[in-house]
Amino acid sequence: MTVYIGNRRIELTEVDSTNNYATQMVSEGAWEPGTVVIAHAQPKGKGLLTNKWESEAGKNITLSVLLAPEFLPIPLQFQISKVVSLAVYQVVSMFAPNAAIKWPNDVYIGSNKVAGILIENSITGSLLNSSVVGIGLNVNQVEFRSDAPNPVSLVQVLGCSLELSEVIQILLDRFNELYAQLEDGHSDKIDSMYLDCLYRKGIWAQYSDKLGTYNGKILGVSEIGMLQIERENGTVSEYHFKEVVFL
Ligand code: BT5
Repeated sequence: MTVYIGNRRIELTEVDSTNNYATQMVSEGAWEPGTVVIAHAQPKGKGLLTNKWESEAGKNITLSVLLAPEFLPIPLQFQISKVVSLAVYQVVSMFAPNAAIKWPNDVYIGSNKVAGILIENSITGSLLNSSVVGIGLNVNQVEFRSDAPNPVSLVQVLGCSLELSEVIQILLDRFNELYAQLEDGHSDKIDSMYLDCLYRKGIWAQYSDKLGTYNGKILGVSEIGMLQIERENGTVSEYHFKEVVFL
């Protein structure tokens, strides 16, 4: 059954983290797929592992979408990441040139990070019964105060601020469209769109892994979400998150 993302919205003035709030809803069993939790202020925004997400109150998009992707085989859960990254990428591209999806969970403008995605899945038996998709998109924040190395916002590129509710609506519309394609079995289309937007794809650049630094070229991402990088000698290495560093 097709869910409409954003039919049900929970708008909060302040919450520690929209992902925590949504995950709590899942653990209490009180949730509907397609629900979106939106925060005006999110003082304890999370990234991967112990990373933090900076967002000035009222300036940016910080939201979590609750999904029940039971149709998706567990090994293919990276497809959700592709769909979300593409939705964010498409929104960013409307306002800024040089947008790209940086594997595995960022959207960039040039070499700066404009958005981060945090997906928390829960699995029962062999089913992906819930997915909390957290999206942080820098929109109207002009100054960043955390130790984030390369943040950028849409306003910094555009020179004028945007109406957050309008950007949220565009984002949810994009997400809906792409998620419906995934549900309808059009993974091939998602894969090729994703590949077209991948940061540094086909460009020789420096990487480092546990064996050292090397010159490599990103070829794509495997079915299970591993990054594929070709070396100058023609061999291809595949990486899970954290196994490779972009230099
Ligand atoms: C992410 O993690 O990029 C995922 C961020 C997801 C945030 C959303 S907001 C709604 C939902 N609720 C949550 O609590 N979280 C989600 P990661 O790849 O680990 O990157 C985090 C790193 O990005 C930090 O350690 C900083 O270096 C940097 N960073 C922090 N805030 C940033 C910002 N606003 N813009 C750009 N970079 C930032």
